[in-house]
Amino acid sequence: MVGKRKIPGIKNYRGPAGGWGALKATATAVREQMETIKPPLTLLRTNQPDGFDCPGCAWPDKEHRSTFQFCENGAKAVTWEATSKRVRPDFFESHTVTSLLEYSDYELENLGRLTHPLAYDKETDTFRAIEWQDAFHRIGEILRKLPPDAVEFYTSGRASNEAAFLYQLFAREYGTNNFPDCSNMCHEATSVGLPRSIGIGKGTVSLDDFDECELIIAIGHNPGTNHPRMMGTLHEASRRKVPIMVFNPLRERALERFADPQNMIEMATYGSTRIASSYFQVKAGGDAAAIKGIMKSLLEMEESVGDVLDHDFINRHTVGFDELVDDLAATKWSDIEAVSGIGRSDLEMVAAAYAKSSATIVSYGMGVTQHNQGTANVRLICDLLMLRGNFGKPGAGICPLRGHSNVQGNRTVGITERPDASFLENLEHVFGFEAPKKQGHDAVQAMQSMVRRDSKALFCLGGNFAVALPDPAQSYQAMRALDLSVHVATKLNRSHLLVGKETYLFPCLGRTEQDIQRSGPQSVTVEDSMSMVHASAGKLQPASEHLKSEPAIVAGIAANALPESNVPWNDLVADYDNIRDLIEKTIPGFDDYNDRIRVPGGFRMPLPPTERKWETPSGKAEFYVFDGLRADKKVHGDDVLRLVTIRSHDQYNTTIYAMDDRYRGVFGRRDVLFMSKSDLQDRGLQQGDLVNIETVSDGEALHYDGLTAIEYSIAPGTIAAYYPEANRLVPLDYIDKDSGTPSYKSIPVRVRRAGESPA
Ligand SMILES: Nc1nc2c(c(=O)[nH]1)N[C@H]1C(S)=C(S)[C@@H](COP(=O)(O)OP(=O)(O)OC[C@H]3O[C@@H](n4cnc5c(=O)[nH]c(N)nc54)[C@H](O)[C@@H]3O)O[C@H]1N2
Ligand SMILES: Nc1nc2c(c(=O)[nH]1)N[C@H]1C(S)=C(S)[C@@H](COP(=O)(O)OP(=O)(O)OC[C@H]3O[C@@H](n4cnc5c(=O)[nH]c(N)nc54)[C@H](O)[C@@H]3O)O[C@H]1N2
Ligand SMILES: [Mo]
Repeated sequence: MVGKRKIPGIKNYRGPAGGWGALKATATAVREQMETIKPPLTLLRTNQPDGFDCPGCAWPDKEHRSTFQFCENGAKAVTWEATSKRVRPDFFESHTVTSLLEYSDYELENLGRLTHPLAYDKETDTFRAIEWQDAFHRIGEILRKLPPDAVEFYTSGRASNEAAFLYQLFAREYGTNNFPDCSNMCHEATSVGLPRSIGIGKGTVSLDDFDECELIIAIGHNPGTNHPRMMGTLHEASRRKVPIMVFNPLRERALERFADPQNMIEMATYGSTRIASSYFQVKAGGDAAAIKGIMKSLLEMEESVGDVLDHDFINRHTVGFDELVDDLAATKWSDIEAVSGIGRSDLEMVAAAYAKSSATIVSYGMGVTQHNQGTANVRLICDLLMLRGNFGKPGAGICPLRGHSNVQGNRTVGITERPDASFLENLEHVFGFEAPKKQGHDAVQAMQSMVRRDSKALFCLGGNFAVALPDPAQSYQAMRALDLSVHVATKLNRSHLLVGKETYLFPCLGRTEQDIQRSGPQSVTVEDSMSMVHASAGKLQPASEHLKSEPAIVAGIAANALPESNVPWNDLVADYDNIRDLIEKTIPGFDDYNDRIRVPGGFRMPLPPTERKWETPSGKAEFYVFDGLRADKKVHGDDVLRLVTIRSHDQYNTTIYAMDDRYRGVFGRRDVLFMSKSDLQDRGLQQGDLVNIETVSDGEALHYDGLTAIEYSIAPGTIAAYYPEANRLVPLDYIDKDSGTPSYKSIPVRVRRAGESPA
């Protein structure tokens, strides 16, 4: 799929995704990270009834009952955590933080698991081992002097329900709703858009629905890399002859052809299965136009042939239909085609397939949400589904592909900067303190407040905050200006090294490891993309005897920061059942929590839309009107391209496992820019040329120089580069106004041959 001119590390990848290549890559991951005897056992316990939940992604398992579900990237996530490499205090003593900043992201994490609590020492510019209690005490002292709203409590979505609940309890008793979290950079458009349309910010389908659906429309996600276990589901659907219609500017191999490593025959014969029945290379940010086109065509079919819309559903369950019809009538096909980059006849074909299907699922990911109109995109998907009553019936619904393995659970248990009144009331009722009512900061706002120097302290329960956010030029400086930063982590990353006046780095247990507290071995709970809550218990020996669990670290700090607290922090941690009892008391849907997670497979959180109940202001599902196709007014000029930032196959967000991106034909490097043939030609470029990129914005100049252009099958007008390197091109304030999500996938840029000066 890449162009012909030979350049180092760039090859055409001709095979299907999955297959033997995936098995080989797994073996390599195991060999590089683990002692030979451990891996099969560890991997076998992934997503098993008595095992741990895969830290890779949030795709569910068939009730956690299946035998070992093979997943290459799940295996990488597990081996990366269960690695036998360690980074100990003697290493930190002999390496200054300044020198460590020269390491690549890959090299930093590849040092291995953190083993001791560490504190930054300014004198020597090194991290030094410290006693847990001394660190907790000192952090408590600093926090007591700060105004609560000057402290940011960041969460990355790997934290368990138990850890996340304690964390929000601590921060709220302390006095703030400042909960920036990874979800703010990810599915916030889902969390904001879905409640407005259908009354809850979660997907409505289950795995069973995939068994019964008649059509899948997959928009803006790359499951071969990011949700590999979904490939098994898509593979099955395709073999059932279910059409799978893909909208994606890039040709992603796994969405074209996949060989299922579970399928003996396919493996033995080097066979594979076609996944997408049709593939539409939509322009970046063109999905709103495409969806409007499909809906417009549907209405035209209703006029001409009739019996296309589900009038009963529309009449009984929705509001706003007439306004939608008026808007679609006023939307011109020429605009739809220009903005989406897809022809009318193609969109009509999708509409025809949709009209034929009596149960449709739309799945979507970051290609939909990380746009300045992300929330609108999500709501338009709901509109499309509502037109044919695809909520609350078997085989149908909306399927956001969540990011981190427990990002959805974190939200459920209170990690949100915008808590609703009833949640705060319950919290006050159960715990007897006055909860803060003022809305807190999301991720971008937290960083903006740090940039202004209004926020003085940052907690990070996991993650790599400064590297995941846009515009490192601003965010790195802001990190360094903090009075206090505290990181809870398994491995070293760049955010930890952006030290403030005082910085603490706490090593925690990972999912794969045994967690033993006063009452014995503990399990934690997580909620997957399909609202299933189940237990997860690690089995491995902890990476070091000095590790603490995330709940224990949070409780330890809370007990020191809040000496007057009525919450029995340490007793809660002695037995996680105690934490779950409090979650049950505070949050609806967790009845008999401790009993129900002891049943294999766990239980499903309430999802009113599946019963056609709508917790919206009108009590109905609400159609949304996207007023015209707002081409971004800020951007002018024919030479402006849209940059999307994407994940490679060997990466987990800011964690780089290795330097290959096998399915896209990139090996041993990440410094490439994917461009269409026509965009290359327009600039007199060819594959292999060095280029510079510059963001088109009114603000400070942002640029990224010295990338190698690759000719790739990508929608003209759209180009792609890897995250997080390309974050230097994303302005911090270039966000979706409704949800605050950074527009990581629609950055207006100009591309020039390196050395050429701006026109
Ligand atoms: N192995 C692995 N697994 C992961 C992760 C990881 O980094 N590695 N990350 C986890 C997290 S936190 C998340 S959020 C998910 C992310 O999972 P995905 O949502 O799959 O994430 P991305 O790779 O960012 O981008 C997805 C796709 O969107 C397409 N795209 C870009 N712009 C547009 C657009 O405007 N329209 C359309 N239709 N498509 C577009 C890209 O070409 C790409 O194929 O995966 C989770 N799982
Ligand atoms: N340009 C661009 N930027 C993006 C995106 C994009 O598509 N393009 N995607 C965005 C998205 S979707 C997301 S979710 C964010 C991700 O943002 P984050 O969630 O902040 O980043 P991660 O890279 O997932 O965090 C990795 C770190 O987590 C720590 N860690 C791993 N496991 C554990 C654990 O079990 N416990 C604890 N405490 N720590 C652990 C390790 O120290 C590791 O270094 O990035 C966002 N940024
Ligand atoms: Mo994410």
